[in-house]
Amino acid sequence: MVAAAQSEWKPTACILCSLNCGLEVQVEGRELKRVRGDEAHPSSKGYLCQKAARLNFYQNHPMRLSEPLRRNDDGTFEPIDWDTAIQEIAAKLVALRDTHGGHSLAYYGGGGQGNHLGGVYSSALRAACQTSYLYTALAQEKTGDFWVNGKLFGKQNCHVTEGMHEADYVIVLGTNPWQAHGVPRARKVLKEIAKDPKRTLVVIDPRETQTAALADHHLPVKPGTDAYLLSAILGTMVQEGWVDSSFLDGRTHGFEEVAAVLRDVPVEAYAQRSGVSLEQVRTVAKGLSQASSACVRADLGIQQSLHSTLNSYLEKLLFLLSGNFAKEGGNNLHTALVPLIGHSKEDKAKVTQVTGMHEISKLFPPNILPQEIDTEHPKRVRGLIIDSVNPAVSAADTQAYAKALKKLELLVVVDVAMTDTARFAHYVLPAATQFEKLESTFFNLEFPTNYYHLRKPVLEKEGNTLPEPEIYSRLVTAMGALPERFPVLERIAKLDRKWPKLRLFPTAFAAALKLHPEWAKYLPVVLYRTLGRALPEGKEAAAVLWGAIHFYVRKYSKQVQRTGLSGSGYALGEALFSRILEADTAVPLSTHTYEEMWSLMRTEDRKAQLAIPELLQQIRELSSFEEPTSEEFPLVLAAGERRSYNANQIYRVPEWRKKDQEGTLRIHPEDAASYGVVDGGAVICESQRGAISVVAALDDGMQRGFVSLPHGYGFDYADSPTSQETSQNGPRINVLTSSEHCDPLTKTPYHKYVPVRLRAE
Ligand SMILES: Nc1nc2c(c(=O)[nH]1)N[C@H]1C(S)=C(S)[C@@H](COP(=O)(O)OP(=O)(O)OC[C@H]3O[C@@H](n4cnc5c(=O)[nH]c(N)nc54)[C@H](O)[C@@H]3O)O[C@H]1N2
Ligand SMILES: Nc1nc2c(c(=O)[nH]1)N[C@H]1C(S)=C(S)[C@@H](COP(=O)(O)OP(=O)(O)OC[C@H]3O[C@@H](n4cnc5c(=O)[nH]c(N)nc54)[C@H](O)[C@@H]3O)O[C@H]1N2
Ligand code: SF4
Ligand SMILES: [Mo]
Repeated sequence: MVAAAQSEWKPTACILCSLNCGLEVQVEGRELKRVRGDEAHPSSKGYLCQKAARLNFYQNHPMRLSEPLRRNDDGTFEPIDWDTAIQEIAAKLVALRDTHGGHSLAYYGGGGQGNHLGGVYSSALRAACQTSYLYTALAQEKTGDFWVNGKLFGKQNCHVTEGMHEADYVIVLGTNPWQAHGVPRARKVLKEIAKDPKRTLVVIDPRETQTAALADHHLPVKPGTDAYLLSAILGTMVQEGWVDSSFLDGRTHGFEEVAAVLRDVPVEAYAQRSGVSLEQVRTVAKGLSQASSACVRADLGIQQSLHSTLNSYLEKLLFLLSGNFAKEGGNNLHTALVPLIGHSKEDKAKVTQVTGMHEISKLFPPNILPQEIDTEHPKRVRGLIIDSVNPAVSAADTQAYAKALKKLELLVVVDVAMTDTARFAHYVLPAATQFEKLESTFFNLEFPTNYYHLRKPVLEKEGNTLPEPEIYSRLVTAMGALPERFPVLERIAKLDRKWPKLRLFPTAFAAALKLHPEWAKYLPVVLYRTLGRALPEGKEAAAVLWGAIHFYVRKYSKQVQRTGLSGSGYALGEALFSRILEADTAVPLSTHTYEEMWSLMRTEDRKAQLAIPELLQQIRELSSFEEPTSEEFPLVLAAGERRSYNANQIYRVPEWRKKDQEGTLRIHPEDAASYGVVDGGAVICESQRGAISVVAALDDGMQRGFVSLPHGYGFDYADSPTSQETSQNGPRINVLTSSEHCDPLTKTPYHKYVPVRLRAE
């Protein structure tokens, strides 16, 4: 017998959070037997957290889909072949589009934490459906941030990264990187900062998290009051003159308008309202302004809470007013090989037919989707394609989603597993897992060097599954948008791979598009069906990257050359394409200087536009705002904490968790006592929207009046994809959340601020 330890280590990546750490796995049969960090990965450098070791629970479990399914009228599913599935779905999409218009169709998803390659191909499907309705998980957390970026930096896709690894002063705001990561090698970096007496870690969080425990200053903000706290810090900076005037004069506009508002902030009263001492406010204001380099890392604690969009603005003013932008250890813009988001011009933004919601960064918020479906409005959404998301559990307002999904005339779910959402589907299409196909993430958010990892499959495809690029290409073709084959282009692509110097393919491709301008909308599929067929077996889906890479190289040739590639123009693009295609692990895309960061700005004069009148007005109005708790619902629930053993909806079976099977409700011991709740005891947690039964865990790191439940629980599991008997895996928290309790501009749900009451069971 061959000893297991001798089997080969294959490079891949973790798919559980946006970091996509480089991995090496040992495969035995169809099992991911051993997992270790890939030391050669330039960004994660061998780092792993405890979740990645369990990836076999994603790859192999009883809910894994292996063939297309069609739902019968009685709710059971029957297997069908791919041709039938594709033909029937395509016919129904065309019928809905032609009868009711493209706005009757919507698309939700297109990539979770690690699988964005297939999502690019879905743009061709949306084009064939004639819909611009792209709903994504990003639009239930980050569109406030993107909208603010658009105002400050000129485009909503000017995204900011943080130099936590180099900064002397780090502000961690409404996030717990110890668990949630969000920055490479988070735990290691946090420990390094904590250990170094010359570096300072500030954590703003109502709870004493593992990150807060490492902090030099933990500011225990009251839930939902960050806008007061941040205004107080910024107010102090302006009132004391602790701002970087030369940066503000040289690199920004509008400081005077911002300062005029911040000068009026009643610092002491706002500090008090946020539960943070005036002394701490002043310490941070001064520390930030005096630090040689500082950055802010923020996430859901401010983005999914009261004043969400305003919080994102105030957060960015911290690094802008202190001049910590475009420098090492500061916050910086970064490049993107394939941008996950776009820019929606305000005057030209698409709006939905029923609720009139406008797109931000070309995305629509999942929060409004049930209303767009569950209505008699003639222009409602009637057909929905869902890929790599599980909104029946993960979106706000589970009840509204269930009702809306049932009303759809066509629901198609593309997933690797039978999900809660897929149970509502008319068709369930089984995708190959991220270890069975060419895949990549577009969460490439680093500066000054940005990296990209094209992962090669480490396992054969399961059963009758297909990768998404193939699924979308077949659907688009079956809808009649494109011919089946492109024989001439395909042949030229093959010749081109043999003699790349002749540049046959780009010339022929450009000519074909001139002849068939209607193909431009379906570019990913055309590339896949032509260049894709000329690429090595298993790498067909990289075809779409070829275009993206040439585009990238045209914009950043100097910075691409800096990563050690020679040549220029087309040859440089081909060199980068080959590097990506051949590499086992992540490779550098480009290296900027800090001064060159300004070239990534999209304002006309490349200066930051500090004044956002709508949000300055909101700062003025803060004093008259009332937090929405009441005697009836006196506690604030953070619905969706990241813990050691949750990972979005990606692991479906409970066995993957080594602890916290119940997904307990954290509560301060004194609050527990006052509700008659004991450690390990059952409790009913009730909001205005719904109630669930949970298990309490006493935790004196919680503030009084604040309770917390985990994200990534509450889905159904069973012993086969089609089994009707299911069990539920922990608290289904979105039974408690309401889609109306949200940011007015972006519709981002206030998940971290859900008023609830408790009752011991
Ligand atoms: N283990 C694990 N890691 C994950 C994920 C996962 O499911 N599991 N999911 C990934 C995804 S999709 C995302 S978006 C990120 C999210 O990453 P995070 O945003 O870090 O995750 P959360 O735990 O939801 O919230 C962060 C913190 O906000 C705090 N908080 C709550 N209310 C407030 C408030 O009013 N003000 C402030 N300042 N803080 C508040 C909470 O106490 C918590 O510590 O995590 C990613 N990483
Ligand atoms: N109350 C509350 N709700 C929340 C949050 C919260 O904090 N509180 N957090 C929110 C946040 S920030 C996020 S990002 C969302 C996340 O929740 P969702 O948007 O639902 O996304 P994931 O949980 O990442 O869903 C991943 C899905 O993709 C499938 N999948 C995995 N690999 C593949 C593949 O290769 N192909 C295909 N087609 N499918 C695949 C998995 O089986 C799973 O069904 O949840 C949100 N919901
Ligand atoms: S930090 Fe994220 S990507 Fe890295 S191992 Fe943990 S879950 Fe996976
Ligand atoms: Mo997220």
